[in-house]
Amino acid sequence: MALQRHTEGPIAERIAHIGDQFAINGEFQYGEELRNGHINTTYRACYRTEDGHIDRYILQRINDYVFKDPAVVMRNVEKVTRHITWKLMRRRKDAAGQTLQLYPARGGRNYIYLPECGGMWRCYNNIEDTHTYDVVENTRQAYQAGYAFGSFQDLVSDMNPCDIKESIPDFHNTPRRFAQLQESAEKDVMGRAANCQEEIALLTEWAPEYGKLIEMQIRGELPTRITHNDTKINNVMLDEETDEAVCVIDLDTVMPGLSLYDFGDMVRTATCLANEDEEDLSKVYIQMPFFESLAEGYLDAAHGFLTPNETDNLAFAGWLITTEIGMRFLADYLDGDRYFKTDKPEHNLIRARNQLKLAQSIREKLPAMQKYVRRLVKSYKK
Ligand code: GN1
Ligand code: MG
Repeated sequence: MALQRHTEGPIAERIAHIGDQFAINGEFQYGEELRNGHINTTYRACYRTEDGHIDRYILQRINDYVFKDPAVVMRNVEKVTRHITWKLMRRRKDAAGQTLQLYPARGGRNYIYLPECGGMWRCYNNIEDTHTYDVVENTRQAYQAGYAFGSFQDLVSDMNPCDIKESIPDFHNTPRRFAQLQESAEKDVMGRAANCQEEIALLTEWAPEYGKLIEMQIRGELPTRITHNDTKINNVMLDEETDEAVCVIDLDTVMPGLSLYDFGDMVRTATCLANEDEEDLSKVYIQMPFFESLAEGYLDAAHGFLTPNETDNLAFAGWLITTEIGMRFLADYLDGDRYFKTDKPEHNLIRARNQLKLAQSIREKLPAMQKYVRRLVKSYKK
């Protein structure tokens, strides 16, 4: 669907005003609102330069309800984008347009606080000639998504983990997320708990398994790495013509974490033909060919650095992270939809049910998934 272009009126004025704070050359032409993501507000702004070129930029407000300290987020993003640019430019001279870059803002930082526009804003380049998908349509795209995030983990693998701060503590701490859900159900501030007893019962039945990965990490059996932490399929930019992965975006949750969380979130969003808003649950289940291609793409990029404990848990992580996002949607439904943007009153409940259905289907397929990954891992050793 084509996006609405705002050339004049209050939205265009707002976008032009925000763009005016950054190192952008040219005359404002129009702005568009990009509605991807549940958290931040994002615009694309288009400018005509003196020599007649059209340049596009991404303007984004950091949600400070979700990110309590946006300056920490920005310091992480600065370090990660510069490190990746440094690495890619040494490989290819023209690499700068193929990865995220921050533009300087008035006042000497890469971001600016604009109280009249709701908070902290930053500006990125628009990665041209690419597109994103909300759901994968074929195994090729699933492979590319896996490859893109595997390559991302590889690109940041030589950064110093102490340089990157936790922007949201316990982001993928599943036992913690479950405790928060229980608290929300107990408080029941909206009087909604009665509507989701079945979901809470299922999540309670599965609870003994939530600590598996975090306990392995504490025992030193899984390495802490710098990871993306939000590896949704629509965070991968693919070449418009070839559908080859160009780069990954949405770096706000890059933090020290487990590689398995990244892979798990890919399983959640790149193996099902329906997205998390789908209400017809008969459409929500894992497609094994997509999982196989995803694992292949990821391992093609990452097999060199992953340990056996990591590859052994790739399938399990798919179930764990899908379940975890399900419980987060449910907790937000109980809390009154304060965290995720919603379009309707039951939106978070719909998403929670959808994710639990997907988690159930992944759970049934775990032995087959595990078997496939083992075979793949073996093939690299030959
Ligand atoms: C949020 O905004 P978006 O869509 O990139 C969330 C992720 C969830 C996702 C569910 C910071 O990401 O953790 O997996 O929604 N991001 C944050 O779709 O909480
Ligand atoms: Mg995100």
